[in-house]
Amino acid sequence: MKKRIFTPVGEKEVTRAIVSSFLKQFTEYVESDCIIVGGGPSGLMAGRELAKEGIKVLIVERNNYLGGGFWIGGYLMNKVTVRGPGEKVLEELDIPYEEATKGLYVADGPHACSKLIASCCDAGAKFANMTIFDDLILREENRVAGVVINWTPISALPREITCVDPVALESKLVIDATGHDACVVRKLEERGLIKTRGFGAMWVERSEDLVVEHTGEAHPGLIVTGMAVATTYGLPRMGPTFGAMLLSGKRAAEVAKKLLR
Ligand code: 48H
Repeated sequence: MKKRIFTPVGEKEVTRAIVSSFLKQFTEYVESDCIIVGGGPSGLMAGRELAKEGIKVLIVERNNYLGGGFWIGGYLMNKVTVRGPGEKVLEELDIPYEEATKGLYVADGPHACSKLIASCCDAGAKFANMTIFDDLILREENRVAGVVINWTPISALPREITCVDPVALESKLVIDATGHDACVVRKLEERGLIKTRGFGAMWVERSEDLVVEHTGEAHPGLIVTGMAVATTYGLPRMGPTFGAMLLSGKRAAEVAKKLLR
């Protein structure tokens, strides 16, 4: 008989492997230390910093890919910039970069983004892709205690033909890393528990410091990071530069670590 290249394993084994591996992880992550909603640069950075300390982290991402706006940077040109000291994070993640002008650094979006994703995976964070944040779990005194999620494709189906109830995941903390929409904070606003101000006009030199400084617990059990910070507190936007996203993610992780202690 002709020698085969691949092991003789068939379709049923492939299906079984996928289902049982998914089920094992899903069951394990029905309860975690921290759920991060949004797998863009701030969420991935926060996830990496927490997971590498052995904290149980799940990142919920509505797309099939991770990275958010970090892939393509500004104006669909596949280049991302950071202002100093953001280049220190690029070095930490082993991302090649060039100095464009004093204190401004440029890297390739795909290279930067894939290194950040890999580093977050290597640290031990887990992901629920194609999973959309739908609502929060609130406990005594409206403390955030987890998220309600659904499959992303469900939201694309007409309401008249489907009503698929979501499921819930419990966690000690939730981080809103959903970018401009600040979806998690907005759920609290719908219930009159917080007031968001919407991000302001672009002013990079003011914006980045403010975003990092305002990163923190916006409501008991809920930390806000990245562009969602600008939306929550009415801070100016920064345009296609990502240092504040990376440093805000780091700060969110610091705050989370303190609260978890
Ligand atoms: C599940 C969701 C949901 C939901 C959204 O937009 P992002 O890249 O966010 P940040 O804050 O990490 O980075 C912002 C940066 O990319 C950027 O756009 C900048 C710096 N702009 C400046 C400016 O002036 O405009 O990533 C957010 C992620 C995405 O992957 C979304 O798909 C995901 O969150 N997401 N996931 N459920 N309801 N909403």
